[in-house]
Amino acid sequence: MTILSDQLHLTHTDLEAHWMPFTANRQFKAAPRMLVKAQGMYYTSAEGHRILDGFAGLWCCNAGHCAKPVVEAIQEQAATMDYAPAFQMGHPLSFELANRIVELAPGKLDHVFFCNSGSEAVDSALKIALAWHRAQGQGQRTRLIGRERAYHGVGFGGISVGGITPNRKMFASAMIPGVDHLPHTHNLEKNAFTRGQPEWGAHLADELERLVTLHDASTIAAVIVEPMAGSTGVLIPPKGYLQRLREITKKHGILLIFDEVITAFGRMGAAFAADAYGVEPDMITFAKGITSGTVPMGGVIVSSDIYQGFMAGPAGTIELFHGYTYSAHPLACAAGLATLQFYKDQKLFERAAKMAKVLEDKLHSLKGARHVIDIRNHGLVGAVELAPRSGAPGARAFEAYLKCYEKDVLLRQTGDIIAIAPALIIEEAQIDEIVGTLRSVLESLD
Ligand code: PXG
Repeated sequence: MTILSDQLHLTHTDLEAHWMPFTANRQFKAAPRMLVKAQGMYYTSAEGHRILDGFAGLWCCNAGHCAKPVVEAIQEQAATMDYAPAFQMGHPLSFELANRIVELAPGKLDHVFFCNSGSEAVDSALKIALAWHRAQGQGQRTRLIGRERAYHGVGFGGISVGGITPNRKMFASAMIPGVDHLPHTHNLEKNAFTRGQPEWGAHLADELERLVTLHDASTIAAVIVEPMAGSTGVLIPPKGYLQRLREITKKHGILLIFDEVITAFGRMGAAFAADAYGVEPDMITFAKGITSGTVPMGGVIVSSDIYQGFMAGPAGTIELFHGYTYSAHPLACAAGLATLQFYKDQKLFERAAKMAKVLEDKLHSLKGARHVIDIRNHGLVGAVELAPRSGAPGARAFEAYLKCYEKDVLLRQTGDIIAIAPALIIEEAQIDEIVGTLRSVLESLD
């Protein structure tokens, strides 16, 4: 039996054991959407449909699916050395990959700590921030500042600095203490249908001054933001906003962390959003695009000041009591090295910058289409916001998502927003197909 027919014969009972993440399990298991193959810009569904992937998996397969050099590197590494102990032992690929990442990273960001996901990257960065201040003799700096409508993964640190109500309320009293939040920057009255960065909103960064006045800078360790907030519906930073956050954090000795789990490795038409927006943070978290989604990997890039801050004391002491069994796993490192080489050989970051303009023009042609109340974009990311159905927030966009899938186009829904973030290899005709499908689906929706 082929894999394809195996999948088709899975019954409702066969689906029961797997508790799926961030999924309506009962709804899904009653009408499953199964993918069984992937190549380039396309998935193949269990029913044999060729599905255009408008979301790079989940913001991660930036090189397109199953890029040959990446697949081969993983296969070769799996047969050469499956695993090497991550603590007190090394293997060459992790050092090589760290060097390649540092070459790409902006300014003083020149050391890499590896982990396995975006959530782990965020928790690692927050812990590094606290430990660094402590090493500086400022152990009272423990407060962390996040932002409303932020997604920083699902660790306790990540949900605490995050700003997504459902992700927080289930675990309310278990949040880490001493966290505050900046306001989000999304404002349809001021910024609807903006192409690229909105003009209005830089002043919202000044809210950080208010929080500093309230808590005192001497209690604050770090501010963490997504330079472009992806998960809660593509919230593009207003012009000057990130610059202002940088100025205020620097003035008060507060570390600035950019969570670039989505934005790193070409998504914004540059290696990092830090480059695209011209702002250098003290740390960058990454995951997803580092291996183009092929093998789980995440990490934190830190400035030399931070790394050197830990390199005091006797050389035989462990400097940071933190790490994972699979930090810098050999398969992930092999995948990461091949992926970065693929991005370079195919000039994919430059390509993303070029195709960003095409996506912008085509996406904004949906202005005036039924239900559309905003269209926004930056880099190879776009969002179409729909008017919510009264009494059923998110229902219209979820239906749009399902109907697009029925028409063989995979996008992503969050709230009343449809998000688009294709692999960096996308062709103009495929952007046309995505936009055309979305247009016809919107016309058909109540
Ligand atoms: N930080 C950011 C900014 C993210 O976007 C994470 C951390 C967590 O990464 P892991 O690897 O632990 O999942 C993310 C993840 C969506 C979507 O549909 C977004 C993410 C994951 C799944 C779906 O927007 N972002």
